[in-house]
Amino acid sequence: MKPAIVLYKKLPADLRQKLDEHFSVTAFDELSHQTYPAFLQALKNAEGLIGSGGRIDADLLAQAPKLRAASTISVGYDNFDVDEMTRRNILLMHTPTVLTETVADTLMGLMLATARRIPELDAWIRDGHWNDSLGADHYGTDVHHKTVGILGMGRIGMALAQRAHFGFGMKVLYNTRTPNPEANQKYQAQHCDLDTLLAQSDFVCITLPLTSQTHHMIGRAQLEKMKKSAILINAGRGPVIDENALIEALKDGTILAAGLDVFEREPLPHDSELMKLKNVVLAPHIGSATHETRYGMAACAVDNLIAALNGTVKENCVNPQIAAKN
Ligand code: 8YV
Repeated sequence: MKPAIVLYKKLPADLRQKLDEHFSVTAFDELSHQTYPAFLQALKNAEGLIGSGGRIDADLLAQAPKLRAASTISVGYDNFDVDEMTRRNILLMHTPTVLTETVADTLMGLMLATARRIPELDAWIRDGHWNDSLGADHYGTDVHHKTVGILGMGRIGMALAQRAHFGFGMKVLYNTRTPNPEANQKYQAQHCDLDTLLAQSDFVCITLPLTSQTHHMIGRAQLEKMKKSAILINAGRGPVIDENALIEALKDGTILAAGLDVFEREPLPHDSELMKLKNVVLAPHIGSATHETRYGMAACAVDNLIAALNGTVKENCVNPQIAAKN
């Protein structure tokens, strides 16, 4: 008998077939109000779970008594109650590495789009303004040879530092709990405290996961420490920034602009003040959203689930102490 699993994301046909070869799959294209009751029902017998998004908390886990492994199609796992999973001996697998370069591209893209005001000027052309002259009030600000301050120097931070240092001749500052000697050596990156990073950076880029320590790490007080000419970029998780404080800072000129791929609430509510501001570039959580990378993440998550349920976990496990025990 193949182990029962629940899939809650639409997968490419070949990956779906691979899952079918190993497991008895109950599949949902996504989690929604419509699919949720059947999803809960299927969880009662499931040994494995694979998908992305959703809130996998203690209440939900209590309804999945046979669950042995969950495989998220994402690097971030702030939507899982990891402590409860570990207590219940449920492995949590994620997809680091495969999306690193793509997310670093997105960060670089947001820096360029925001600093050079590309979306705003795209709209200006479409609105028929190109007969007006392009004056200084449409100019952007340089990216090359400026200072980038990176919050978090994990895989994505490193890939951003590489682009910034070699591609754009930028000075790289970073703030992490412990210095990263590889970043210092390869990209001449300088480890510094948060206040120094905020005061000296032209671009502050967030690559951090959401944890109780990073929640609202950037609020009014931190925004006030930034240069008035600085640009804030976030492709980590929305709640790392206090969004109301950011909106105020963008309105009153505390900082110049922001490029945001992630938000406190997603999808971004229609009435969000952010929608009204010209000095913000918005992206709909597309950090890893390329055909190549999303396929790679799904393939990695499928392999992760197979390894977890076969007891052959070697990597990509958030709570490896369980794998060691089994
Ligand atoms: C995910 C992300 O793809 O991997 C992450 O943590 O934020 C994105 O790349 C997103 O959660 C949707 O799956």
